[in-house]
Amino acid sequence: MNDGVRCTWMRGGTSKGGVFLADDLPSDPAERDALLLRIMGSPDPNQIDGMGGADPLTSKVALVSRSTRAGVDIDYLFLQVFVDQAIVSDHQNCGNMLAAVGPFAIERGLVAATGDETRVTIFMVNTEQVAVATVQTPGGIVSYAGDARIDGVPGTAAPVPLEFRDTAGSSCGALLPTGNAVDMVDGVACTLIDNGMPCVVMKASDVGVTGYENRETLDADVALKARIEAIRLRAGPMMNLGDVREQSVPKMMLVAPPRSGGAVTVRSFIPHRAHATIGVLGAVTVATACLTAGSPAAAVATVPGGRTPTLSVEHPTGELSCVLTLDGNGQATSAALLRTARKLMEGRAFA
Ligand code: NQM
Repeated sequence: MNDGVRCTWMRGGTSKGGVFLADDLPSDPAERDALLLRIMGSPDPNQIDGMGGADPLTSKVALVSRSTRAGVDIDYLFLQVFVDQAIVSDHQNCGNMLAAVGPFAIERGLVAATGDETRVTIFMVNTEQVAVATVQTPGGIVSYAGDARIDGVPGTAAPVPLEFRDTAGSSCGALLPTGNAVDMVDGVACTLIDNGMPCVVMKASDVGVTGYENRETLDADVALKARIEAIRLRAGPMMNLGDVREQSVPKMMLVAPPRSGGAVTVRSFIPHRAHATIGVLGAVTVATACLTAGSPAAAVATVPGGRTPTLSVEHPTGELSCVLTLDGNGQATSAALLRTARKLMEGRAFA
């Protein structure tokens, strides 16, 4: 790999990372992960010798390939490159980087543009589920420019609406892996839930914070982080995830009543750093928890009625609106939300 490996650096939603053709990386996972650690500059809290941005949100990799599955355009494998540990994890999905892979696949010739908009059907390898991204392709060319605005990203860009179907139990095997709306974990009432992202949802007030703190305040709260990590390590096996010490799931979600007209306020830990906004599938999962009768989230949430409610999930720097579609029993069967993406750099990364 002395001559580097071809990649595109992209922002997807409120995340950033390297997008590669899967075929351009070693097929052996150990060799591939060693290469990605070098490219990102991990393990090092500053990632000074690599491309990573010293933050889990900017130390991400998407591997893209043409799909052989019927009705699917591309396969997307997400890899979280840990910042300060030599770990590359495929145990979680990322709905933010997902927004980048559709445009990438069209630009790299894996998917043909179909007019002014191109729907790209994506198999998310991590959770074996399908999402559809709609990419702006005026005149058959990907456009990143537009008027869509998402909180956590300055300015505007072309919209990339995402649709998810049947995400329940993506990694845990069931929406509520313990079968309960509430479990007491380390003395705290939690909902252990997975609608696309394994999450532990609890009231912020039950762990001694308001839920309205900013990211910096939460990240500086060593006692809070230790408390949350103790809950996480206990919750992992209860969620069928096993020992989660070296995994980036479950995500820890502290909820409080909304303050800006939304459905709920969330501060999320992913899992050791507070999130600047909230993950896409993390937001879908929290929104689903708000609909779960008797749960801590339902107790603080203001949930709109109807069969396709929009739940605005308030986070440290704004909100993320999830449009859920419910079945006759009030269970969420699909989710849709808006992201944007931008191509930042194309070239070769050296290990
Ligand atoms: O939940 C961060 C992010 C994510 C994941 C994380 C994500 C999702 O904001 O789908 O997008 O939870 O580690 O990129």
